[in-house]
Amino acid sequence: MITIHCLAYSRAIRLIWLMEDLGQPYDLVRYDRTDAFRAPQALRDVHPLGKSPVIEDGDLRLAESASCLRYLTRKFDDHTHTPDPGSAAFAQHEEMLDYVESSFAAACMRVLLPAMKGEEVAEKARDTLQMHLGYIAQSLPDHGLLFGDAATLADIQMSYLLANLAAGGFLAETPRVATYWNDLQKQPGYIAATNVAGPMAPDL
Ligand SMILES: N[C@@H](CCC(=O)N[C@@H](CS)C(=O)NCC(=O)O)C(=O)O
Repeated sequence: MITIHCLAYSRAIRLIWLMEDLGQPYDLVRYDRTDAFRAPQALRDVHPLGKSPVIEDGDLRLAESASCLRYLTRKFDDHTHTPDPGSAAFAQHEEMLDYVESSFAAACMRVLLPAMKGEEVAEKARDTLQMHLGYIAQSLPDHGLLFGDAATLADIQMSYLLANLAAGGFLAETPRVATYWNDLQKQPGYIAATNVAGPMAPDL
């Protein structure tokens, strides 16, 4: 049985979304945020980085949500959350899946962290975010999600950051990304995951 260590308002909801889509059972260990909105010490006892998500599968402990998503699709022999292997779309999907945490997340945090503290968001940070949102808009087809109508791993990965940007009002200038975020919220896995874990983003 897979165990998901899930901090409130955290990226762990991505893994819950996937497990709900796959219809696989899992154990959920929940952690509240500290007053400073950080992870509690208990998560550091689970993994040296003290971040969420972490999953356990027997003796294996795995952090990094993209690695966890890939691990779970392989473990359960799922082919419904990735384009056909060998296709150009498969390579593009891999790029998007990695892009979210490797590049996009840092740009999001530069606007979200000050917004959460009620501080002013630097103009440079807003510009960088717009550049990334423009890239995402350009990567989306005219309608639907990144690779069709059903959520792929890249869509699931994207959802958490878009939820937080939407909560902070940062999607207003990129209507295509705002529509994408609306469509993500209609996905059955999103609905199931938020029913289990609560909203992806706190009110800002
Ligand atoms: N790149 C990691 C990021 C993990 C991460 O930063 N998790 C946040 C929650 S979304 C966290 O645990 N923050 C609490 C803290 O740093 O104290 C991933 O994709 O899993």
